[in-house]
Amino acid sequence: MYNKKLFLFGAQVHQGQPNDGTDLAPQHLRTEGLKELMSNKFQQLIDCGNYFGTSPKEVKALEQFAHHFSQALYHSLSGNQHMGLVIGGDHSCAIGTLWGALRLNPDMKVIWVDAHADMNTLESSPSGNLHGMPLAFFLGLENKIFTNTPTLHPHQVVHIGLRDVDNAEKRFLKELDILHFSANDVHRFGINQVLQKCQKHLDPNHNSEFYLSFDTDALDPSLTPATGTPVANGLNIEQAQEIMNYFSSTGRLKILELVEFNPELGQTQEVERTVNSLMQVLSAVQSQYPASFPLQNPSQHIQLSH
Ligand SMILES: [Mn+2]
Repeated sequence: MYNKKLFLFGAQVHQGQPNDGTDLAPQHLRTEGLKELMSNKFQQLIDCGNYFGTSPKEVKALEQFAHHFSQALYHSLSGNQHMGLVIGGDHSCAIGTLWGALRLNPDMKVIWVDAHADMNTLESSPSGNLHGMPLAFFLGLENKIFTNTPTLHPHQVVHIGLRDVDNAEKRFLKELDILHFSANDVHRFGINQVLQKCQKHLDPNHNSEFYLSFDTDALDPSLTPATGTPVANGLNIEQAQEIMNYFSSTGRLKILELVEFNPELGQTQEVERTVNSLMQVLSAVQSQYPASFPLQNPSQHIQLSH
């Protein structure tokens, strides 16, 4: 069995929403055994450290972060079959992650697992919080800030788990013809049927690469209370595990991102419960190369260290 290497990145972004604390998530999860959990699966885990913007101005800080972070992802992951794991941060870190993903592969397919659609514009957003907008900057909906972003075609993205979508976002989903499934769709039709539809849409020739962005609030708040914008009736652990397993077992999951865990929200027990749920979800990630990967000389790829 030939396992990939995993490159771990902390994306210490909190400027996309009003709560402090999302920037502490990467270190909190490291302390709670994230690296042990993942290094048991992968050939090797390389911790690339934490990334953040230093400007006191929110947009400027996110710009600094996105610029450096997309380059770091590109340099670590280009030209190889290995995988990146990004730990946010609030979801505005995806401005950097998506930028990096599209540098790696302009045809990268994006699976957005979230209670929210995260495609508001500066004008349409009821809150004005940037963590609810990352997709808008790449889909051509918003170009007043974060200019020069690469283009994401609407057919490159699917949403799973939606249940709190603003009116403008409903219109964008319809007008751009983006395939999307609510949490209710998942409960009603079953996660496997949803995943098969996503696969048919994103990966008809079985050769696509994937960037899976998983928002903690996709899960039910009873499982992950320590998050900034919880919404009732979310996904359960098994459904989330099935999503992880499904895309990673293709061998073509290039970047997995986990965002919006905030260890400063809620009581100790609620934070512990959230960590526990997220670790269970991550435990379903598969680390093998794709079946068709040409391993002419396996010793070049495999370190038999353990
Ligand atoms: Mn989100």
